[in-house]
Amino acid sequence: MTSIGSGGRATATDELVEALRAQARFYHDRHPFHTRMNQGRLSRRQIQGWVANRFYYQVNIPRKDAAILSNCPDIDVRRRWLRRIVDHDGTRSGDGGIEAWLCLGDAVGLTREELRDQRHVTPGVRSAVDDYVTFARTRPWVEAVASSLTELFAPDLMAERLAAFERFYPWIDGAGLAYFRARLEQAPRDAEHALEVVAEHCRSAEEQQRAVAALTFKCDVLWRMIDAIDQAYPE
Ligand code: AHQ
Repeated sequence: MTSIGSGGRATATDELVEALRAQARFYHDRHPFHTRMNQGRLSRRQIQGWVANRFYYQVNIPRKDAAILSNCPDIDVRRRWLRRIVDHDGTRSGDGGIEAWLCLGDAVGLTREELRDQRHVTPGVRSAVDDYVTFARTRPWVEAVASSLTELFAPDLMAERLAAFERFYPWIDGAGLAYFRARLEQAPRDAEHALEVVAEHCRSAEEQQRAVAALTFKCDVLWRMIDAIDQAYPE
């Protein structure tokens, strides 16, 4: 990857964005569990296991984003990054993405208590999610921003998943899918901001390589999670 100067800033940024987008080949949309989900081949128990385990990821996202805020010295970045926390926590009881995920739990037949008490969370999901939060707490804040860029690849998966749930899983009340509908708008907005921040702050070849490595790490986190769910809820 060329650093700034040889070929100019535009070229270096284009190459960085290209290298980041190339990580799509490692994204968890290609995992067999997601493929089976989107083909309507999952059982009720497998859907329930996935919802219960993903809840642990969802409740940790605001903590991950708060870790980035605590490490970030740039007020303009913090002002926009705050929105992510509000998207998940809401501003009052009954509001936000975590509440919407609890509604998804209701819709697939899980109690709010069994989601909140984490009884279904597998060790593999827990360790992958905890590694992601630790990454955000301990790595330079721009690398943690770069790790969120899996969201560049999320909208297509959300749209495919929504269509699959509506078509193949009629037993799931449509109200439970509100979370994914919200992500269709939030994910592109968040990814656009994160891409701007990474392009602005990763100028040297070494910084750009570390940003790509952060995104590769996050693809591994998501892959570890869905692997663990697939193993805990086999066909
Ligand atoms: O529901 C998801 C979510 O809130 C986030 C936040 C973001 C981040 O900061 O890392 N990533 C992310 C993702 C969510 N859903 C995943 C899915 O497949 O439903 C995708 C995941 C991502 O692409 O990182």
